[in-house]
Amino acid sequence: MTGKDSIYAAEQEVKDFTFDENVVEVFPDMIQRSVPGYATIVSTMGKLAGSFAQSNSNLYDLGCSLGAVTLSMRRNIDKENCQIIAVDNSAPMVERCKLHLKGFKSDVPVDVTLGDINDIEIENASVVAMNFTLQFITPEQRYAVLEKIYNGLKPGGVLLLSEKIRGENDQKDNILIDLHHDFKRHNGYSELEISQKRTAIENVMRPDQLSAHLQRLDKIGFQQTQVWYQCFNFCSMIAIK
Ligand code: GEK
Repeated sequence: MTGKDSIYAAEQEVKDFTFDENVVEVFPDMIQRSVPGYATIVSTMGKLAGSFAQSNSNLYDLGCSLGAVTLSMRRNIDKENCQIIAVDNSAPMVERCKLHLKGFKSDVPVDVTLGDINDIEIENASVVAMNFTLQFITPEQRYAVLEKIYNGLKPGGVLLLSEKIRGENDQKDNILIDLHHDFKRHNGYSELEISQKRTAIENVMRPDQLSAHLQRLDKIGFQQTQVWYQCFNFCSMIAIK
């Protein structure tokens, strides 16, 4: 069972955020109350995966956490001989993800792997999903990770990329941050929780500007990139090889 996120409810000496047992325990509540449109994003990623999945190919869910996107993709795949490879580098997440997936039946095989996105191979892929994961890869490694994904995609294959983004200048960024904090307040987070979480995450998650994402995907060689969702500083894109 998972519970309510109260990790930063009490005043504390804030350490860098990690995806440990405590976070795993409350993760569904945390992400739902922190990311505007999370349920819509996950279900749409499933639909897109269903449209772009190719027979005899792999679909990847990188930074799978508890497998929400894996489940959503699996529900929509109707092509033959597809398998999903779900990867996360948090051992407690992977353990809980495996348990969670066991609760649902499907003919599409899923391989849940403990691993670092920087080290894994991507091959014979028709769909690669990164739902709020690239932001946790160090900025210096992002190009290489995306280039590896591009090289592992089949022609016509897609990257489904959701990210928290930074506004294009400080003034625009502050507008987005204020709106996001309002969203969190509305979902029951206190000022203390919002501010302590912000401190915990700031060294761990360094968002790029949307323009930087689009330029990088273009430079790597993706033929088409379309933003299909944005609410405040949360954005989802599809990039087609
Ligand atoms: C969802 N996609 O529910 N290698 C592998 N995994 C990593 C790495 C890495 N280098 N860095 C971070 N992670 C999910 C939500 S959460 C987003 C994704 C968030 C993993 C990390 O352990 C965590 O499970 C996930 O990426 C990010 O749709 O919490 O904001």
